[in-house]
Amino acid sequence: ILAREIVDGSSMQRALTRITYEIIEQNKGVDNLVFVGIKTRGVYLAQRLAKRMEQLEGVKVPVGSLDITLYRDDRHQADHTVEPTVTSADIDFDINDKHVILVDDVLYTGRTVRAALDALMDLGRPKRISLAVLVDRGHRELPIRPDFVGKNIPTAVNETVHVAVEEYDGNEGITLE
Ligand code: 3GP
Ligand code: 5GP
Ligand code: MG
Repeated sequence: ILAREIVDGSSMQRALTRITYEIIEQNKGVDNLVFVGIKTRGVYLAQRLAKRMEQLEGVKVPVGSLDITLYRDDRHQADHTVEPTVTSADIDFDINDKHVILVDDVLYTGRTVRAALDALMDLGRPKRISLAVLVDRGHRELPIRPDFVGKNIPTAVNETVHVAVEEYDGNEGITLE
């Protein structure tokens, strides 16, 4: 199987920095913002955005996480009879009236995000929920679109996008396999 690097570590960093600026601009500052990352790598990306935001604005934006298990090994198959479900939430702050930025590494069918939205609604009543993803690989099966995108990477259904983050993978970059 061939894997080719499509985005290197520094381009990935720049994309995250750009998204941080876009969020601040769209939100007209950092008031009421909170991040919720989708495990695993979405959480590290959310922490990155929060860190960059603190450097830029001097404000610590809280970061929580959702653990969403997926339809096992049939990930790329059309069998979505088993929907992704939220197995745990680690959000130790109030999301009522907040602007929640949901963060994931790759957006594909949109079913994981839908499950995340359900979980957030159960936790409170956010003023607004936005979606930030590092990679949009297409193939949506639900009317879900990202508000902030690092890279649009058109893919075939049988391809896999690998996102590596330093904190978890020991290296950084996006490859297509
Ligand atoms: P992540 O938890 O950091 O997102 O699902 C476990 C890992 O498998 C994911 O890591 C993701 O990187 C990788 N992966 C690659 N392709 C897929 C896919 O189509 N679906 C899911 N759920 N994960 C995928
Ligand atoms: P969904 O199909 O629900 O949009 O995506 C399911 C989950 O799998 C999400 O957390 C998403 O980040 C991840 N995912 C889907 N396709 C890929 C992929 O090609 N690469 C990686 N790294 N993650 C993927
Ligand atoms: Mg993911």
